[in-house]
Amino acid sequence: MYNAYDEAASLIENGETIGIGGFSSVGTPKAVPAAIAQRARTLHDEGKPFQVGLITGGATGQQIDSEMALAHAVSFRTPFQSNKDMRQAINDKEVAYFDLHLSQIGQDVNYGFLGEIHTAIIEASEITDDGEVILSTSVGITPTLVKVAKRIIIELNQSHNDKLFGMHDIYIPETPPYRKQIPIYKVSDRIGSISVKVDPQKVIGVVLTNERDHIAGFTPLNETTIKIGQNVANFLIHEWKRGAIPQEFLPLQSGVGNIANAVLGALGENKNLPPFSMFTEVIQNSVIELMLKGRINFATGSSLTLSEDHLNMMYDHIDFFKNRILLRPQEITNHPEMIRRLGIIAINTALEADIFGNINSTHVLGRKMMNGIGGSADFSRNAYLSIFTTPSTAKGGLISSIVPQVSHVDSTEHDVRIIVTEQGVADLRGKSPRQRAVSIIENCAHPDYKQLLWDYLKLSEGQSCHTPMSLKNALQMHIAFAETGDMHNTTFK
Ligand code: 0RQ
Repeated sequence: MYNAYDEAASLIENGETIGIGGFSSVGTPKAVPAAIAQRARTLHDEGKPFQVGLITGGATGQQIDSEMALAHAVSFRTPFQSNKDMRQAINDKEVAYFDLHLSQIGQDVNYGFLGEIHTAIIEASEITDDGEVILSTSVGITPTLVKVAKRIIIELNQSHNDKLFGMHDIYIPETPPYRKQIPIYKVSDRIGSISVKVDPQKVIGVVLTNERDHIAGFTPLNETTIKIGQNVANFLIHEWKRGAIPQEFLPLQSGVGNIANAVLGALGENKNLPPFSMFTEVIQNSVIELMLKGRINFATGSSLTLSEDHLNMMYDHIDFFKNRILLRPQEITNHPEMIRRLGIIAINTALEADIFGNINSTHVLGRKMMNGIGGSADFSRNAYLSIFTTPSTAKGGLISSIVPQVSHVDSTEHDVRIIVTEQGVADLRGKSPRQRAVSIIENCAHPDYKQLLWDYLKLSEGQSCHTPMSLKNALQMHIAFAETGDMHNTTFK
């Protein structure tokens, strides 16, 4: 049956670039992208080409990345995804993927670095009497998309009622060279408007929807994530008590995924740490729980990436949360100016770390894309204190997450201050590469892999060099895994 979504999708032409509103899998349009995927399938069946470029704020929901990747409807994708079908299409070289810091995508789009945005498709939770849009559970780069796109399609999602009214703070900095300081001096400062202004001349369709975002529940805490969380908490408490973190504490940023959610949960539960605020990109489940317990007093982010039960929990106490949460564009939540000024303590997750402190957050064995760099390096580069966490092993122990050399670099040794695994904490501040290697192997590597890493360090040390690195052996552990499926089988040459 032909419906309003199909009608909206029929307005999209082959070769267009589409800007999708929303962020981190929530607050994204759902029905129209799914209809575009269906249109692609139909056209492909008729032997006609149909592919579009997809620019988003960050991760999108199942209805976009999955549907469109499975329909072979995407030629280009940026800047972040965390969807298994899109990941597959990228690694199969079907989709050209451009991985970019999330603080930068809005400005790049505004300046036309990525070409024209033909159509912006956004989700609203309300449209005001004077035609302004109240966004839903996220902001992302939506204000920029509606500014630059030639045409706009709005999905008005009625499933949020009026719950989100007043929770957004929409502010986009002036363009260089006229940019002034962003006037946020504490996490809770409100500087913008609650709505997004949209040029009515550009709106080619408004369709009604009534469907929540589908966020999978997080994997429950386990021994490893609890220990990582405790290690981070103990480290921060120690730093706070000795005065290296100010008495009133500093706002935290916490990354995405199971581990980040678990670490934040463990941190928040630790009563030796004072209640804290969050200046982060993604507000995950643990934030809601910790706010209700009085452990987090304010949070600002670009999305409420909450599972259904946690979103309901928030809506049940909406008056409480409205005074404690602000949703901002990612250009603000991830802005280097804000991160430096507020002195953010950034906690992100690595796939692997090397013994010098370089971090790989994105590429399995240097080749296969996982999700993208996201905001991790916006924060790690500019943070007061940048922490990376990772379990010391992956894939049931067959991979050591601590390696001689990362197979891909996302955050460099210059940006990473602290590495934490369930084994312990390596404090890299003020240390030379050799001292860092000793600290990381001693404190963070899994006991099964320690000797291998000591062997590597020893054989790399003979030469006259600042960084003890063996060109011949730097990737031997990865090669052993690629060839035998187990890093234990590494032999150095
Ligand atoms: O694989 O899914 O097949 O089991 O990687 O790992 O342990 O579930 O960890 O969900 O916390 O994600 C870095 C990807 C961690 C995430 C990353 C395999 C492992 C598993 C996922 P399976 P876990 P998490 C700002 C912050 C970049 C963006 C970012 C991420 C899968 O945190 O995308 O930080 N970060 N944004 O088995 C091979 C290794 C591995 C490995 C783990 N060394 N080699 N595979 N895995 N380590 C916010 C935003 O940007 C929105």
